[in-house]
Amino acid sequence: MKTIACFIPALLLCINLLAQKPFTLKVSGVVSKPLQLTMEDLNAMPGTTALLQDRDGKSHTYSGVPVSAILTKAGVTTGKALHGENLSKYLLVTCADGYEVLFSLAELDSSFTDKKVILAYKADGVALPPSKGPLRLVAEGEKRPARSSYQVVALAVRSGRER
Ligand SMILES: Nc1nc2c(c(=O)[nH]1)N[C@H]1C(S)=C(S)[C@@H](COP(=O)(O)O)O[C@H]1N2
Ligand SMILES: [Mo]
Repeated sequence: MKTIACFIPALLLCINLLAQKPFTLKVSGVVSKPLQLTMEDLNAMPGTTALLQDRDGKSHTYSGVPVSAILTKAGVTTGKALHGENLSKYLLVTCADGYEVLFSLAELDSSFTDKKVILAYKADGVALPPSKGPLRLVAEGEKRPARSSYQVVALAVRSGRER
């Protein structure tokens, strides 16, 4: 009887672990190729770094992938194709806690700016803790880290045109 009493919770734990889907980042909206990227997908992309000062003014080096590279993978207009009505498109970043921030596409494009905006999976060489990760957006050079959203779960491209 005792064995069964131990066995059942262990079995339930196994079922629960198997049912947990691995983390994916959803990329959707006005994109030609909607994506569900796993951490392996992101790790396989060329990496880069960006600096971010925390609330206490301490600088940290984040590693990850440029947001623009993810948008390119999703078929979003970048570079020379980013003109005309595409300039009224924006990226809405959604986090696990419901926090949302937005960037215009031009703000993320290396043909418009040298500013680094990356989706980071490591800070100072260490994987982000669950409270901040697995992915944190890092917008380098901003005076406040308020747009550097943590626990990012989705990126959606939308049109700001009202007509
Ligand atoms: N998901 C999420 N990201 C967020 C926030 C939040 O409430 N939720 N707060 C922002 C604000 S206002 C600040 S100042 C920074 C704080 O980052 P730090 O803890 O690395 O200093 O996180 C930003 N990212
Ligand atoms: Mo803040």
